[in-house]
Formats: sequence, C-alpha cells, structure tokens
Amino acid sequence: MSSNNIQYDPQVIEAAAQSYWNEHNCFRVEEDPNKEKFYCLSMFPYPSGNLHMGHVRNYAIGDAISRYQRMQGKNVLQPMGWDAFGLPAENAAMQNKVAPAKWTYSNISYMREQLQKLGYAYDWSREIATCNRKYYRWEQWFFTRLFEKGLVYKKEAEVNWDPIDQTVLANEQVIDGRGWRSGAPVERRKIPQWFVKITAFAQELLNDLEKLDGWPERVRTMQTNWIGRSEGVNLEFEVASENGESLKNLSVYTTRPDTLLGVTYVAVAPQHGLAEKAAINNPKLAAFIEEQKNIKVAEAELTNVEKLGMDTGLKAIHPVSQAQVPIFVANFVLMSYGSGAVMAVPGHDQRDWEFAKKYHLPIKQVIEPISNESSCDLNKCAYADKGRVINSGQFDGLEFEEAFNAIADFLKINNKGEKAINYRLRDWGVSRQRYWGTPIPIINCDGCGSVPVPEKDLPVLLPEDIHFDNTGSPLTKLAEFYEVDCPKCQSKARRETDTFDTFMESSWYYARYACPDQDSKMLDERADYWLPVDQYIGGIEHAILHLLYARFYHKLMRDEGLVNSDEPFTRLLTQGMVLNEGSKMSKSKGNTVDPLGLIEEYGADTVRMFTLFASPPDQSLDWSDSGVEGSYRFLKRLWKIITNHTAVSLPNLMN
Ligand code: ANZ
Ligand code: ZN
Repeated sequence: MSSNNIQYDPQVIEAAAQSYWNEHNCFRVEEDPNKEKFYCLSMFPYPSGNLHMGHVRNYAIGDAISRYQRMQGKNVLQPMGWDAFGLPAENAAMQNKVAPAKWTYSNISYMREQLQKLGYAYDWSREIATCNRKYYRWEQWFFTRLFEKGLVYKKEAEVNWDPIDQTVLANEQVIDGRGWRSGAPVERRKIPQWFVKITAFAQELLNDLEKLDGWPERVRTMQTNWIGRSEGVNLEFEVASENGESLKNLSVYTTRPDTLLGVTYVAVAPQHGLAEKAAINNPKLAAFIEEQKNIKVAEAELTNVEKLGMDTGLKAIHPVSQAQVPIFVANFVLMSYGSGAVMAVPGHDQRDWEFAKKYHLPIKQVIEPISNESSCDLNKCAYADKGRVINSGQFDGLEFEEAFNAIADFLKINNKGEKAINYRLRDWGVSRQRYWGTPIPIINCDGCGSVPVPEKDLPVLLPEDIHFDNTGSPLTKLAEFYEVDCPKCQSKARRETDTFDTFMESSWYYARYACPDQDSKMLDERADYWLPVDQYIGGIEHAILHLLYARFYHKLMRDEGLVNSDEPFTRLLTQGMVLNEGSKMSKSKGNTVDPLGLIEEYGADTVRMFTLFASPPDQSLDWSDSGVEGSYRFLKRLWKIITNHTAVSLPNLMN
C-alpha cells in the first residue's frame, strides 16, 4: 500500500472510529475508588427534533475537556440525556395530531443518532430521558418526602386564563396580553398551586456562592441579585379610625429608616387588604384596583412604568411625628414584596418623587449630602444617596448607619417596629396546568385535605396514549386518571391533574447519571463517588433559574442523606452564543447553519474543530464558511503528514 493513496476521507474514518468505540464500549465508565474521577457534564438538550450549532458547540467544548482529562489518566464520566417534558411537545401534538410521548421519543432517537455522528465520547449506557417513569418516579417520591418535612405547601397563585379556550396559558402563550390561539384578552385568575420553600434556603444559597470560585463572576453576581438580600426595618403606621371604626396597623418594610421623617404619604399595592377595605364604599377606587390587578407588571419594568395611583381617603399616623399622611393605592407597589406597602419618601426615592409630582404631594428633604461633590435639587429629582439627617428633630446630624440604628431603636422601644432582613427571592411555584410533565403525586380528599401518594403506589403514571385537543390538559378529562380513593380514609377523592414545572427534572438529572439503573432508590453510593460535577458547561441563559434550582435541590438531597456535598457543580463554563452575520443563529431569523449538512460535506471533526478554534469557549463565535473550509484543509494536511510519516517510520504496520 502506498502512502500516496491515503486520502483524508472523513466519512470512512469517522464511521470506522465510531463503530470501534461502540463495539468496545470505549467511553463506558465504572466507579473505581483507586482512580481519580472527573465528572464532565454539558447541559442536556430538549428533544425538539433538531440539533443546532449551539448544541454542537456546547458539546464539542465538553467533549474536548473530557478527552483531555481522560488523557490525564482520570476516570472520566461524560453522560448524555434528554430534558424531555415540556410545552413544545403539546404544541406539536396539536399541529400534527400525534401524541406528545410519541413525538418526543421519535425526536430522541433521531437526535441521539445525530449526536453519535458527531463522535462525542459519551457513556450512552447512562442515558436518561426525564419523561421515563423510572426517572420521574423518584422525583415524585422526593416531593412526597418534602411534603412530610413541610418544605412544600399549597397556596393560591395567579395564572393566565384564556376565557375563550377555557384554559390556563403558559407565559410564552400570552402574546401582547392575548391568548396565542384565541386572541382573547387574557385574564389573571387565582388557583391553588404547589410551592417549594426555596426561601428557607435563601441565606445558604447566598453564602455558598462564595465557595463557587470556579464559576464566572458574572453568574455569581446574577444569583446574588436574584436572591436580593437587604437589611432594613419593618415598622407600623397606625391607621386613623374611620367613622369610629378602628383599622389594623399598616406595616411597611424600608431599607432607609434614616429617611423616616421625610414620609409624606404611604402607598399600598392594589391587592393589599387595606385597598380592598377602602374600596368597599368607593366604586371609583374599586374600578381602579380591578384594572390594576389585571395588569401583570414584571418587577424590572416597575421603575419605568408610568406611576398611577388613587387616594384611599384613609390617613396613616406617623410613628414619630404623629402627623397624618394620606394612604394611596399605587401601581408601583408589589404585593409580593415586603408587606405590600411602602412608606413614601419623595425627597429621597425617585419612584416616590415621580408619584408625588404627579399627584401634588409634598416633598420634604431630610437627608443632605455629606461632601460638596454630590448635589441635591429636589425640584429636579429625588436625592437618593446616603448622607446626613436633617429636619428630623432628635435624629438631626446623624449619618446613615447611626441614623439607621437610632431610628430602629426608637421604633423598637416604642413597640412600633424592628430590624428585619428581606429577600427578593420567592418560593418556587412548581404547578403547571399542562399535560406533558410529571404528575404531581398528591390526592385531594374532602376530609383529609392534600394526601401524598404512598410510596407503594408510585409512580403516578402519566397516560401516554391520549387524545390531545386544544382545550387544556387531557388529564382533567380522564376519569380513570383522576378518580381515586383517598389513601388515608378510602373515601372518593380526586388526584391532582397538574404536572410539575420542568425545572424540577433538570434540577437533579446530573445526580441520577451516577446510578441511572437504580430501581430501589433515588440515588445510591455511586452518587458520592461521582459528585459534585467537576465541570459543568451550558448557556448563560441558565445563569439564574436552572442553576439556582439545581443548587437548591442539591441541598434538599443532602438533607435527605442522598448526597454528601453542599454544591452540585464545582466549575461552571458558560459558552458563548453562535452568531451568524452578527446576530444569534435562530430559526425565526432564518440564519441557521445545519450541522448535519456540514458533517456530510466535511466530516464531524472539521465542524467540531472549527467551533473550538474560532473563538474562546466563553465568547461568542461568528460563523464563517471560509473558517470551516480552513479547518477542513488543515485536517486534510495533517492526515497526509501523519499517514506519510507512519508509512515511512512504521513500514511493518502499514502493509
Ligand atoms: C422608604 C425609602 C426611602 C425607601 C428611600 C427607599 C429609599 P430593596 O432595597 O430592594 O429591598 N419597597 C418596600 N416594599 C415594597 C413593595 N412591596 N413594592 C415596591 N417597593 C417596595 O427595596 C426596599 C425598598 O423598596 C424599601 O425602602 C421601600 O422603599 C421599597 F429614600 O422605604 B424604601
Ligand atoms: Zn381522606
């Protein structure tokens, strides 16, 4: 055989290598206490049915790290699986009249084949699909454990309601305030839903961020802000009695007790009890409140949204000066934060200032700048910086910290308030009024209330062979699913027909890869061998929710004795986006590049090499056809040099 004949033919070479890897289980790993382990994980994909360049890049990075660590002699685990529940399967079911399960399973087998063609070094024996009963069964079991421990609870929460389709809509199904199918204006409705108490872990989730020095600073900052810890004071305003009727005190949370003497009005959220009380004999106010309740304003937009409010006619009594100030209902006050009411200090808070200007309320200065560098002109805007207290009687002259403490002490002594810590983080709402998800393992009994499904009856199977139409979840119409006897008293009861938020499944899959075949428990000792994940790789879009929920779940599993570490991911790499002509590659923009076409043309090695060399992993990558060709030419040349070399120096091997 002459070396000149050896052409670089990626189709032949890659197919041969891949079948060799398969036959010899090259990437299958077992726990080996004598070998240093390395667990490398890329975020698992949603089986949408097509693999895009973002996946290819994400997985090429993870694969390069895995192979490098393997060459270092480590015992490397690199698994792959499917984040298989979720809304797109329901949408596809409606469009194509195919059951979500069928659609999902066929996408999985197609995408698995695509990934295999890319030649990633996965241990396929550990593959997980979250829609598999063997997986979600443990999620259901774990939820019943959390129920027993009091870490989950049910409470009324708002959903988007489509009055024509008579169904709850996911946020992404609400387009400009209207239902995506019916076009009807969406209403806000309250229904009972399940919550997991992530707020009980707020401080630990915050503290442990400090341990995560293998994470990008940016992600840690985003999580810190999301948790949103603040130190302040809870204080009470008496409400002046109305027609002889005495009203409950109004409690507010403030981070600026030093500005207390600058309060010129108090504002409550439209959903606040006092607002509702005041509206009883005031139809105009009632109409305003109703209107505001139906508008869902994201917290981030609150600062920009036009300030709207209405006087309740009630007066609050200032806890220090005893002056009476008006109580307004205001759209910029959130019911879900603090106590749903604020002491308004228009001199020193910009939102309060804008509101005061609009409704002609007094603006009083109680803080002055300490240095001459900052200036204060309350005709132009609020002075929000910290400074020295003025116009506040006994507290005059104090600076922020001293004033904070002096006023907190004053309130405490007078039984009108005390220091408090607040978090912006809210409990995690996990109920979804959807079909394609893990059934919530609870039975509702008129006599016993919410009863967890006993372990012997798990899993609660999601019926897969169903007829899917567009009027809400089929589970609510399936009597054989929801008609059950109460496990406690045996009387007729009704099974929950809601399913879990899919973030539930993605919060613990990384642990299950350690022991995917374990049928008698959620996790076993193999989890302690592999965890924590040494290197996690995924998109920055998961910086907050997925990564925070997974950290939380890990702590819950630790407290259940299932894992022995505090944090799931030691190092995190957030890979950059794949761009084409300066914007994100996406179907809707029509600027995608199909990885499969490229593999057929150049081979997987070229595609992978281009994505790795074109840009550092954490930065965005600009797609370039000539770059791909460059990688191809490089590999061709490399192949030739090596085959020539082996033909000369290793003649025996070559014939
Ligand atoms: C008076 C005040 C004066 C405030 C001042 C700020 C500046 P963080 O720091 O994010 O925790 N607030 C309290 N509850 C609220 C609610 N439910 N909806 C909207 N705003 C609310 O924010 C705490 C501050 O946000 C509180 O401190 C309160 O306004 C406002 F010069 O009280 B402050
Ligand atoms: Zn019962």
